[in-house]
Amino acid sequence: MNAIDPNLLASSNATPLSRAARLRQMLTSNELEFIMEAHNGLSARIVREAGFKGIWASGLAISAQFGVRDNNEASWTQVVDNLEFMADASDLPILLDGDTGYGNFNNMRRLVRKLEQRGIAGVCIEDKIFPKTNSFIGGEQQPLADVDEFCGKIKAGKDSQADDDFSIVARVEALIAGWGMEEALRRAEAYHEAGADAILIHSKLSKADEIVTFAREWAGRSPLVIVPTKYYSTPTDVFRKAGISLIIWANHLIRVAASSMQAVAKDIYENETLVNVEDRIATVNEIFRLQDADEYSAAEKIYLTGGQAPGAAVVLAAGRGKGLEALTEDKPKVMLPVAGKPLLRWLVDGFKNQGINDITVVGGYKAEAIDAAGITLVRNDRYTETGELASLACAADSLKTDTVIAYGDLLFRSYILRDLMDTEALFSVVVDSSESPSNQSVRDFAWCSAGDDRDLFGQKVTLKKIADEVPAGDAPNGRWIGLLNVRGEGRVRLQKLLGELRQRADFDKLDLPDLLNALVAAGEEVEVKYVHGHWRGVNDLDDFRRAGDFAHTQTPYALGNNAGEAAR
Ligand code: SPV
Ligand code: MG
Repeated sequence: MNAIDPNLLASSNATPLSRAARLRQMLTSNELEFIMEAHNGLSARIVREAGFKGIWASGLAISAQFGVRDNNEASWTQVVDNLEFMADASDLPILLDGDTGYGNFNNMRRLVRKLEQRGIAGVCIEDKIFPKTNSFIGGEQQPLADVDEFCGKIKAGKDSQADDDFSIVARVEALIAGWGMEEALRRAEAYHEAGADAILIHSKLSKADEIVTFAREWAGRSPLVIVPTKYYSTPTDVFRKAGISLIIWANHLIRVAASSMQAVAKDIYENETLVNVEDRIATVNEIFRLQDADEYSAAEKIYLTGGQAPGAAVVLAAGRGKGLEALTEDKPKVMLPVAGKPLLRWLVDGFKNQGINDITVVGGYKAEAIDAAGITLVRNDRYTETGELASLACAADSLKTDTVIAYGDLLFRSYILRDLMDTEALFSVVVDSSESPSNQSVRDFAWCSAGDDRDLFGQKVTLKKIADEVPAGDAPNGRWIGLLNVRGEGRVRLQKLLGELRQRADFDKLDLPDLLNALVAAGEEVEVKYVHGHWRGVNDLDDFRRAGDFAHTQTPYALGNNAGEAAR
């Protein structure tokens, strides 16, 4: 957000000029310069993007955006806190409209120190009495400060600044208050003598005559600053010729914000729809851009996951569920309720608990019944004639990061996913060594480089093959539970292999185990993480019934009725 404009670099050594130095340059240059009102971080950013070289932190606008009056109703520390947001959102020099300095010389000293600490380039103080009123509200009745007292305040401010470039602008209210030109010049001279870096001569007339007269009489003794809010129709060249240094466009962003908000609020209220306004207001993406959301996403990749982009998951959920037809007339298997929530929700919550929020679910049968909250739903429209790999292919092209691929009908204890995600291998799978081929309805038996021997703890075991049939005398080492973790370079290799398999005539018949076998055949190492139970797949009615009991053991104790179950 704070990228430095190359034009602001000091030409000799390419160090950026400080904000204070840039404001001082604007005051002392021979050019007529302009600063624009801002009243919060967003408007400060907008001022910078419009091309302005500096910001007027207007007292009127800042109090207005807080919804209070320009009578020092917002405390000075609230103003300073607001300035911090503005300085963070824009690297432009900010000149604070410091009203009367919020008190006497002592308050002024503290103000200057606090402003410098927050990178504010200068402050303008006006010769009125605290608490002040905006000059355009009965200006002629407003008492002016004692000249000597005000000069003391200027001196105190100048003596407190740590950076020589910090500017103090003294604002002369004598014309507004109806004290006349002589008094205005007398005061300006006194403030100049007291050390003010510039004089702001204020006027509430609709013609610039008194400003031009003042400038002529002042004759360049110090930089002059003006606020042409009331004499706005005067051509800017008149000010240029009069030798003005800096013009403040003092309140136009708060005013346009107010009129736009009024119009849009009224329209939405009266018509009870957003349809009239949507195309006429900033998009949500534009707001994100102004907030620099992209920078956050980039930083997240560096800091939030130890250098890794946050992981993703693909869940295969296209099936109706064999043996579950009676329950799945109007929904896919993954939407069957288990202990109070759909099967898929258990899985999605499990992923989210491990920090995986980018979850793609591939639906097919009754995909419209899938609760898409917090997930990306894609469809395999050919689900009746295809297998799991065709479903995976619907999501595989968009994989951008480490990804866990899962069957949609899984329940598991959270450590299983956590440990799988902790593996460094490009490919890793979870195999349950407690599953034996005696159960006829199960599939996905796994043969591995070694069995689940506790003595092997810490040694790498790899997958040799997965099959549904178990040949006599060749006992498998367990059963693949339906979780595959793909990391780093593995993602690209998986996408490539999937592309090759797609060319096969029987691609539509292939399932996830065929992919695993193809990976092994292609020489990839698929690491095995053994578990001993602690998961459930839902393949038939029996599984479905048992899934409820299992899920209860995952339910937080606080959820009432299930507490007894969970404790068992
Ligand atoms: C402000 O912007 O708050 C000013 C300028 O003080 S004016 O409102 O014109 O007095
Ligand atoms: Mg003001």
